[in-house]
Amino acid sequence: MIDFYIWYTSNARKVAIMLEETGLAYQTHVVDIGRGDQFAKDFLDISPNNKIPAIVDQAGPDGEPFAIFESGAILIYLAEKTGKFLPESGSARYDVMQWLMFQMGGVGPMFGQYNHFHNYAREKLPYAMERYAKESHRLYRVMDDVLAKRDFIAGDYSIADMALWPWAHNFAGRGQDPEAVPHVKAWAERIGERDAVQRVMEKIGASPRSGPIDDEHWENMYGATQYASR
Ligand SMILES: N[C@@H](CCC(=O)N[C@@H](CS)C(=O)NCC(=O)O)C(=O)O
Repeated sequence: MIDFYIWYTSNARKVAIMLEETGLAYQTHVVDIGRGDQFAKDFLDISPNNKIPAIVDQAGPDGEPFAIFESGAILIYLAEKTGKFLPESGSARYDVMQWLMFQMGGVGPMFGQYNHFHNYAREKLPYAMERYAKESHRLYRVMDDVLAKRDFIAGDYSIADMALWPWAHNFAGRGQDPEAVPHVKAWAERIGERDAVQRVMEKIGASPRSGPIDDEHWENMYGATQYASR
């Protein structure tokens, strides 16, 4: 059994897709990051960077419970545990790895900053808003060039697609026109049709709290609570 710690965000959906695709048994624990659950000691013992997603595999590598955080690391761990969605060796393995790192080091942080400065920042900062919009569009174009030649980002459907899809399929949320990146659009539709992906979107595709974040949520994420020493 895998204990899976989530909030209703793209980073959690990456791991949820892998869990659904592989059929591993898991139970979900909701960590309400707007209410400060991520700072509870029990959660920090699992995820010291106070972020979801995280998992505890009750049947870890030595038969012992094993905790791991960072969605990219979790995806690699689950791929190696199941032997699925990551080639075992050779150039195909590094192809998946490079696109997974592209998501973790590029798409995740840049789209995340786009989201922050467009939706959450309490000051409108035109330079930051424009920089992350342009950088997001540039990253979409990089994907579009590759997906013009391949159905999936690293050849076969892999953990790299699972990492990219939850962030990239929501064109409007990133201020992007899908018609400007038609190969990404077709890829997003192709993946969105998968049963596992549809199950994830039914379960954690929408947040129970929508609309502008309230003061408590803002304080936990971007205010004094986030930066308190623990
Ligand atoms: N690089 C991390 C990013 C995780 C992340 O940013 N998680 C957010 C939600 S999507 C979070 O838990 N934030 C809570 C906080 O910063 O206090 C990963 O990919 O797992």
